[in-house]
Amino acid sequence: RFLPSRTELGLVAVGFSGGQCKDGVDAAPMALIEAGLITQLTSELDFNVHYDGQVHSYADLRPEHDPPHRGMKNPRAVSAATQALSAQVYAHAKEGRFVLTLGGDHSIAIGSVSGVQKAVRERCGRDVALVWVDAHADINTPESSGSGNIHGMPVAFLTGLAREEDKSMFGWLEEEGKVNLRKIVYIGLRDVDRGEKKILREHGIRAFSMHDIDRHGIGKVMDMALGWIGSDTPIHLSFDVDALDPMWAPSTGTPVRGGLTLREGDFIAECVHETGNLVALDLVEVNPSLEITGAQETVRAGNSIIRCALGDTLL
Ligand code: EXY
Ligand code: MN
Ligand code: MN
Ligand code: MN
Repeated sequence: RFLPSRTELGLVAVGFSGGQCKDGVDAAPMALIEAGLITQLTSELDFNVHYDGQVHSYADLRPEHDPPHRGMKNPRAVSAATQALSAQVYAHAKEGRFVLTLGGDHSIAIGSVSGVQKAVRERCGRDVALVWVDAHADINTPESSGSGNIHGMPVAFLTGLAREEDKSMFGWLEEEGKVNLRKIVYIGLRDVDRGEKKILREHGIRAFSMHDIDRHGIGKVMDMALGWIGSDTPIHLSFDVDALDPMWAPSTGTPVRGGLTLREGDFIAECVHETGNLVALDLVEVNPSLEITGAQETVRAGNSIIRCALGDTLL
């Protein structure tokens, strides 16, 4: 059985924004860290944090010429950045560390999830379950996407629904880094494109929308979501801050009203922590430059979710 270390934590700060079109999301890792994240991890939660002290933008990997391909914007830049991130995350996970990845836009999950999946397979031969907390499904293929923004596509690449042969455009993604469609659970959906709904339906992907949360309450939804995954399965939690209602997290690139309260977001993270099976966490899409007044609140919400996922409890 693969269990993440309760003391050793690998932190990767990713200042990358090429999966979408708004500047500023690359400043999130520094904002989260400046708001006290590492101190909280070390002094309050007793983690030994392995951090190279850098915010990676992977700018040196960005090709000069990166025209759209199959409608995708910045495909080579996103591919190169996520390939490098995948290797960094893999190196931490292989050491048995819990891996915390700070985005950046959500395209970076192509790197973080594949790196964790590969290490978990090597360590215990199991598939990770992917809990995707988001207003959006991020499962567009290049062809179904209306925007061409790759942050709306990571789940399609991670599951193999979208494929590319070209190594410089996600062809580097190997089978051992991919995620089983039956092991994905969405929570918080409320802005899903037509083409994405078709994909979710056709593949029977487990998804809990805001409607489900309104109907059953977040407690029941978490029971169902974690029941679907089953115990004894390593979990990667990919948390997009836009899952929260803009009232709590206004500084994000694609806010959608009618979202989770701050407490519901923290509760999701606490429940996933309680399984004892959480091996990795992404916190993405905080964009401190979008809202002057809301920026600090959004950063605080992000750090709160991270602490809850790592076992910060009141009692
Ligand atoms: N579904 C839309 C698209 O593909 O462009 C919006 C995606 C927003 C993605 C944000 C990160 O979660
Ligand atoms: Mn997302
Ligand atoms: Mn989103
Ligand atoms: Mn939409």
